[in-house]
Amino acid sequence: MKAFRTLWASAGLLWLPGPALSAWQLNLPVPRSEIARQIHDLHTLILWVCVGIFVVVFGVMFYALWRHRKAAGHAARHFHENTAVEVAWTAIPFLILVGMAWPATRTILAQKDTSDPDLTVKVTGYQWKWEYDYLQEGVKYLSVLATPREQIENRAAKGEHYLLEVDEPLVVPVGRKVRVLLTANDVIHAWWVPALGVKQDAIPGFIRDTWFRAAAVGTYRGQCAELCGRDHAFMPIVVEVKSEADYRAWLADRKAKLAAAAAEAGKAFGLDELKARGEKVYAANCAACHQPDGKGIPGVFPAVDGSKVALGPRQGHIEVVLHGRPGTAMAAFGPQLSDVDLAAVVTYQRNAWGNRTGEAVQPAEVRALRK
Ligand code: HEC
Ligand SMILES: [Cu+2]
Repeated sequence: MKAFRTLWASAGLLWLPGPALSAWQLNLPVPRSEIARQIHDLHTLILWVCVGIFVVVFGVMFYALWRHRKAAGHAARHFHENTAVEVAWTAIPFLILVGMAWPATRTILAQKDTSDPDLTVKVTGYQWKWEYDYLQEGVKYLSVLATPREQIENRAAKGEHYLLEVDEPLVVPVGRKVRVLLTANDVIHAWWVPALGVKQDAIPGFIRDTWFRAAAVGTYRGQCAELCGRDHAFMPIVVEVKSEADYRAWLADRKAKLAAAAAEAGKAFGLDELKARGEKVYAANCAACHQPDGKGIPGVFPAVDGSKVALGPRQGHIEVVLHGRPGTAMAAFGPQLSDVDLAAVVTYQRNAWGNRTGEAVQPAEVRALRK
């Protein structure tokens, strides 16, 4: 690192941003799954093949240039066609290519083999978050960026996992084959976790599958790897690999929370309670477009502060949020949020900023408008 820094400085490159230097890392991340290990090995193998070819080709070329130079009395020979040379320069590259394609194909086939999983998670990409649905367990939740806005807007120092942290990671047991079914709800996203050797596009209307088996307990980070709009860089992926026992405990806790949420959906809430909860739902799901101050972005995302919808009849307001506005960036939040969260966020929008309807929208009203 020190030697590198000196080299860098002598090359006059110190004007490059500091973090780029300190984060400098040559090579792929340390592999934490069998597939990632194979990818890593392939990368190394092919790199050395390239180095070998480079050395041999340039070695022969420079040697020939030097050895047969005019100054030493060499005259150019004129000839066409040389069967031996032509066979050699066809056969040798062919053998090298086959030698590289063989292990690469084996790894690609292994990557596609999603048979016999121990558990299956359906992953849906949204602008700009991920949804994890444990199909066999009935557990489903959203995973959104957890980096505070102050860090993004340079009002606070950047944290260690800047833009690579989420509120709810994907949790899986160590050593188990996890099949990931991928799709998207709006545009193409891609689910990419380098250390686990997974990278797969999530395409609306299609289900693609991939898999991984994490070799060690730990936290693995990745990102959406398909340009998916304004906040593409703000939908990271975090996979938390736990021991079997910890995973079971987590699952039980999750299910208990879901049961509590179902019980709560029948309750009537007070205005303040709904507003407080709605503020959080808004920050996590709506503020990226409609902005924390409710003013939106003129010409792109409408203001909710003072909007006719937010001040008009509550049914219309609930319906926009439940079903979205087809053909626009306003997605249907019905499939993503619970009745209580929807009631809370609608209540919040009707009572935040300059909006003062004083109305509390109850979960039962949301439920009634679901199709
Ligand atoms: C990806 C960007 C995006 C996100 C996230 C988003 N919206 Fe919207 N929203 C829009 C757009 C765009 C429109 C305007 C749609 C149109 O053209 O009719 C809209 C319209 C609305 C309207 C109607 C406003 C009016 O005056 O017409 C409401 C209410 C609303 N959104 C609420 C929400 C809530 C609540 C959330 C979070 C749960 C949310 N939105 C999240 C983009 C977004
Ligand atoms: Cu994306």
